[in-house]
Amino acid sequence: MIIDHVDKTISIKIVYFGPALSGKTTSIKTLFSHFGKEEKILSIESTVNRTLFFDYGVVSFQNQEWTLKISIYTTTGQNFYLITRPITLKAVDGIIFVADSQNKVYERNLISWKELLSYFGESLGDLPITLAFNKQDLPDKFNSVEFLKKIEFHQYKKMSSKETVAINGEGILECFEDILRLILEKYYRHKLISATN
Ligand SMILES: Nc1nc2c(ncn2[C@@H]2O[C@H](COP(=O)(O)OP(=O)(O)OP(=O)(O)O)[C@@H](O)[C@H]2O)c(=O)[nH]1
Ligand SMILES: [Mg+2]
Repeated sequence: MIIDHVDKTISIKIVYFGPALSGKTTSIKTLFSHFGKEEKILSIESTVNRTLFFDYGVVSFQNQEWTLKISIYTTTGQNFYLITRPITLKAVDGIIFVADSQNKVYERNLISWKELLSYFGESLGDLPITLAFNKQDLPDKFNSVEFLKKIEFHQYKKMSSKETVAINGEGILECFEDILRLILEKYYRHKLISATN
């Protein structure tokens, strides 16, 4: 997070992370189309629409005094490009973990979660994270509560979860609002602490 008191701008970074083909790119596209900015996403893709490096876009919100500038990225789910994932995650303020809720790929979600854990270690417990259990429109889904128990969600202080259908936008905006709330809560708390010191 960068707070520029001269320009009155707060810049934050959000990353969509998750296993291959879980719906990260679809989620960011749906989000940007909600803001009427779909053409503003930069996607670095292969010829078969798989993310090579990342998707990237910026949305800004403004009140009378401050501008909130949000940079949003997706990581690639392809292991061939694994090296790009920790780079994309640098200086992240909040993660939307897009899980693929199909039973047959349950393990893939766990592996992806463990990878995320390997990048952050214990500090992941303090990072704002929203879990998006995507592809809720499909049959044969696993139980999201079971997954949350499996990753020991109670260890994460700033975590929320939602069920999503990225292809029709269900839950996508709610996830985005969740992660913003979790990120800005943190900022507000820090402000309070610094003000009393
Ligand atoms: N049925 C269904 N399909 C979805 C949903 N979200 C995404 N998909 C489909 O899943 C496939 C992969 O979606 P992407 O958004 O490209 O997934 P990704 O996570 O960005 O994939 P990589 O970047 O290659 O890791 C596409 O065919 C999407 O149309 C959903 O909610 N329901
Ligand atoms: Mg993608």
